[in-house]
Amino acid sequence: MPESTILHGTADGVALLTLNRPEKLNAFNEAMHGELAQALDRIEADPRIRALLLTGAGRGFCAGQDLGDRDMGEGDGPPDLGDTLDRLYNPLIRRICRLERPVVCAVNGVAAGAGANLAFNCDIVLAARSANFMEPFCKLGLVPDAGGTYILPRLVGAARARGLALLGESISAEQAEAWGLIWRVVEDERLIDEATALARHLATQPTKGLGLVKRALLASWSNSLDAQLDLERDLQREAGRTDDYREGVSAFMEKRQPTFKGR
Ligand code: LHQ
Repeated sequence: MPESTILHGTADGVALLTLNRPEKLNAFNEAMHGELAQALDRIEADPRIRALLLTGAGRGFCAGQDLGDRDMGEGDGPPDLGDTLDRLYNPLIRRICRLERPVVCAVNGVAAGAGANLAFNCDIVLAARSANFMEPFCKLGLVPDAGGTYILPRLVGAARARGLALLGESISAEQAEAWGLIWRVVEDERLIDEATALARHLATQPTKGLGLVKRALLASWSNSLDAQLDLERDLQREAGRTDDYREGVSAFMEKRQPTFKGR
């Protein structure tokens, strides 16, 4: 049997997904997309999972699309890359952004192309000090995909987004942190422990509330102030009816640590 392209484990309310094609720097092929989608199905269906941690096996995080894959234009006639996005990348990015559980990304090495944009669409991104990021699409005559043209200008502003997308140069993890592309740089040997601790912490928090926070922040990219204020009202109404809100207030008043159930 071929080795799994996605390793999936669960502990302490955290699902750990590891991209597992290390000999190709975890570049995406059809099989990896399929196994990742199946893993996300299981995570979405399991309320005991209250955070997701995504990382890569070996020395890279993800080198984007596997350029050796048959759909990349090796066959007869030009490939339909739009179809690849429609079927594989766009659903993946939508699912990560809309998953109502926090998604931590531990970028253990190079993140290129769709691999970089997958990371940038996660909620909290830690990167090993030796990791680097690049948007090499322009060197292939392509457009940044996997949400790249959406998230880059929003994270770093127009000037830096243009530089990243039009030059395709590699930037260090430290530069990515300084520009606000990621949350924090971590020493290489500490990366997985720190990312796991962070994901475990998040898995003890008010999961329903964190999901509503994600929803509100995502909507804010395209909402007017009025629409966003209305949305905050609606989501706060929902948040105020959760068990975890009641527990958070009780714990505060009783000067004790809260125990959140994620509901
Ligand atoms: C790879 C890859 C790779 C195959 C490393 N594919 N083998 C595109 C089109 C259609 C629709 C969907 O969306 C997309 C999205 C995209 O993501 S387009 C962008 C695709 N990615 C790239 O252009 C990055 C290509 N990779 C590289 O430039 C380098 O590998 C980087 C800079 C990431 C790392 O360089 P090194 O550390 O020097 O490693 P390496 O190049 O020696 O790679 C190690 C192996 O991994 C090597 O295989 P080999 O058999 O020679 O040891 C590479 O061929 C393989 N590999 N990326 N994307």
